Amino acid sequence: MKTCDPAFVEIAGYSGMDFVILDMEHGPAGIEQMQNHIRAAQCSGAVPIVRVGCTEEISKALDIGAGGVQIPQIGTAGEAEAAVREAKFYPTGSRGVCRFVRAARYSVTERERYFPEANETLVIVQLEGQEAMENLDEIMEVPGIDVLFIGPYDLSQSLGIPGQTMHPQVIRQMKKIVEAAHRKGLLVGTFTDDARTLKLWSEAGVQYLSYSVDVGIFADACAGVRREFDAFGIGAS
Ligand code: 3PY
Ligand code: MG
Repeated sequence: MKTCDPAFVEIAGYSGMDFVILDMEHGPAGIEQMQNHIRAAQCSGAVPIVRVGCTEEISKALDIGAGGVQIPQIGTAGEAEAAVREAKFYPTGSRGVCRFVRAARYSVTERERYFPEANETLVIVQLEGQEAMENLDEIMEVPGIDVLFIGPYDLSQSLGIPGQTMHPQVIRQMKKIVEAAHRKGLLVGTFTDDARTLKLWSEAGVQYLSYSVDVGIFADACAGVRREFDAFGIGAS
């Protein structure tokens, strides 16, 4: 989701999406807006995942109630460890401790309950470059990672073919990650922007499947409406 209006997040939830990725890496919404996005996801039944712009945003996103965080551009086991450390309280990590936050219902949740429960939120690391490909085995050994998320766009760029997400070289590397994750019993995810690609990765056993972007879906819908007008000869130039 790149919108700043929580209505679109709600629509995704009411339409039956399991989760929404609230994008702070490429979207314009800031942490203040994220709170309302998270509320909108929760009231419409979708799990709110925040894609952070940097590691420092991890604990902030979790404090405001994200069900998980997605961290871009992880290239080494050290970077993956740092992300887990930032996302988890003791004993797994060293997330800054505060229970006067939305995630702890502003201190209404008992402290004995809050901290163990908070450690159940998801950590999703994005593998999307050649460095990650080289360090794949070590990254997969890092405890506390819930999902390995492949970023096909950045991966394609790292192969010198930016945007060619269906290029055989990109597909080969993505399959390598999917197979390695399966062997290790880890969940794997990716981004798709059409139904054909969604089917491809679903059949390859990718479990955390994201599809397009709010604004992209709206752009597709507008193009569809435009085509319908054309079919009826309305507004033909
Ligand atoms: C990528 O394809 O690089 C992504 O980050 C998708 O979300
Ligand atoms: Mg990316």
